[in-house]
Amino acid sequence: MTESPADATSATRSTPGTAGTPATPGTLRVGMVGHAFMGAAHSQAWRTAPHFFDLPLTPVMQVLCGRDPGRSRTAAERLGWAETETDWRHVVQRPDVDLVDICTPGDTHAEIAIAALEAGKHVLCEKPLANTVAEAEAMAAAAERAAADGVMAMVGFTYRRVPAVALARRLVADGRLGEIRHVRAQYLQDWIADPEVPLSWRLDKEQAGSGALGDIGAHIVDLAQFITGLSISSVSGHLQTFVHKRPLAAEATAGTLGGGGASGETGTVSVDDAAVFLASFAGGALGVFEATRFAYGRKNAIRLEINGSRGSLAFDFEDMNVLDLFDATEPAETAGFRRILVTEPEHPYVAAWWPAGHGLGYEHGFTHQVVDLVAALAAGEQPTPSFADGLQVQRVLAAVETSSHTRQWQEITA
Ligand code: SOE
Repeated sequence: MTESPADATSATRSTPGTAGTPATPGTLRVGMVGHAFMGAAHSQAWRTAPHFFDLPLTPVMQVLCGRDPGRSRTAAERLGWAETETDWRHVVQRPDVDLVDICTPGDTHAEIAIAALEAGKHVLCEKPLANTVAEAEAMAAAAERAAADGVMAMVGFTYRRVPAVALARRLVADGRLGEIRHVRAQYLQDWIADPEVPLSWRLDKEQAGSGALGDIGAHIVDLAQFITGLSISSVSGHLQTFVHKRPLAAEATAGTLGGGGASGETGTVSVDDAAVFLASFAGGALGVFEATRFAYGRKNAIRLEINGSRGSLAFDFEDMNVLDLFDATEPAETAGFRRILVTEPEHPYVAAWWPAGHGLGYEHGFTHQVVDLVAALAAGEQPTPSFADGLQVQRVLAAVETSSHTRQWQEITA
């Protein structure tokens, strides 16, 4: 069903799939599916990017899709979308949509992304790419076919676009750390450390595919490979569920991160609460990874420390405008970790924002994602990370899960 927020008061509505007007040259008309936490973050990025960056295409926030018509209209008004749909199948067929932005739980990524690509729409899909390697392989294959016709797909690992992370990659690529020896990566949250926090979709294997492993472990797998430029070749891991039963969320808050109020009944947690794994990288570097939602006191602590033959770097998202660098070539008398405040105009993305020292936040990674995606589409280039990159991360996640069952090291095979 197609309705614009303005139509909410009227009975009239345009016929699904025929809404909208011919494209204005130089625009990128977006249809977004899902409007919870990620939908809000993506909407902010589509709204803000053209006001701070000179984009070669101007995003048009054409249509927001959600299952509930009333909630979708309210979200569209709040987030800045022109119209609403309640069936994603209409969004992927609309002639006034050029790109489909998928902000839904992982169990819907494959069907929406493949349908959109086959309908000739570019796709931005939230992470992790899919809930299984088989789904991710089908998505990557559909993206490869579509790319031959200039239709592009990207997976949303937004932390790559935090200026300090982009700087870290630049320093490693410039050889400032030399040969990479160690990667220490943690993603620590505590939003379900309280056993009374109700079930939500992120705790249901059917919808989420896995728990901490895929939801937040995917980020540190991507970040470790992005910064070092090295691929993980084998893993040995363990998944653990600490709390097996949780209260069922009251209907109204069932989709939110923490689940909100409880309904009085309980349900089964079917995913991992924490994932820990060792990794071996191509080239011989060693990795130690930890993803948990039970680290009381840590809210969104993405911590990376990388040690090389010429130095080290360290990053903590909870202090996201800082990158610590140790240059081992410095004389011992003055050597030490140097705190780089990554807010200079010379730093990635920063020139578009505020003067030195004012800093950026969580939402800026999403805005930078839109900036890079739009630039790639306008240039007819493959945006990164691609679905193939997302598939590789999915293979690492699946290998960790297999290793947890077999208690053996698991190779990552293409
Ligand atoms: C919940 O763990 C979550 O919202 C993740 O799903 C996001 O990817 C991450 O950016 C913040 O935490």
